[in-house]
Amino acid sequence: MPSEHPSNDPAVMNSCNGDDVHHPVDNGNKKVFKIFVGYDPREDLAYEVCKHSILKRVSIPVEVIPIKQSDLRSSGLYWRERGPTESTEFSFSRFLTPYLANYEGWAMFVDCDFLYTTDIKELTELIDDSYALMCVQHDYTPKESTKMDGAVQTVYPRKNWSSMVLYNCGHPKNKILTPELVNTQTGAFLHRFTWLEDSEIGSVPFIWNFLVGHNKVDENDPSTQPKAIHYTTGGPWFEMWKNCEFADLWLSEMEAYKKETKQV
Ligand SMILES: [Mn+2]
Repeated sequence: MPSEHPSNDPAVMNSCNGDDVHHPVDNGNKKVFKIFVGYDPREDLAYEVCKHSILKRVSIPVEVIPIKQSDLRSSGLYWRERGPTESTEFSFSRFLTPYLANYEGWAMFVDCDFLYTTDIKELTELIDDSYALMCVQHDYTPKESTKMDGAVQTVYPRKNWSSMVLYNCGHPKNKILTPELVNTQTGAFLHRFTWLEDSEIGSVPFIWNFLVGHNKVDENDPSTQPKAIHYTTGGPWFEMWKNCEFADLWLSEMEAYKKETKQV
């Protein structure tokens, strides 16, 4: 086990096979960039393929750590009851990222339904210490505008912003994100980053959280090519999405992952 993997979480260690090749020996920077990935038992393969896509391309030392609700519950960091609006097990636990990084340095949170096509070093080069966090600031309103019986249409301000976040874990404003707060605050408060001023939220290009079915590639504009594909409505690991846009890229990454872990 390489020393870059200080985690003693057995779940992490078990899934670290072969990671050592991803830590170049000539890299003088010993600081490890922590990447917390939202984990859901129903999407284990998505997690593994996401992790594989990061590690295969990365040229800086990173540690990929799954955020598993069962582990958090047994260590007393997560106790809230699951609400009807939580589509994954990491809907709320994602906001423990600064806490889990000991409120030190920068760390990333990302959903498991992402596929990286690019060295994540490029993303870390966008980091600006003047912000408390940085993310893709998607601006879209729900397509469905049907109002039933005059009911007020639900809008989702900052929808999908929290699915990939670079956290400035040492920023004083993020100290508020304690287990107590994460276990008691509303989804709206957390997902809209209500604890921050707008000016404390930095922006990164949308290609780092490219929403399948929403964002579009312009073949004449290389800056629209996705660097991180987000299968936000469901990816090829689900039967009904096996032919979705960019399914081929995910499936070949899965083949590579299975070959390397000798599952084929
Ligand atoms: Mn997602």
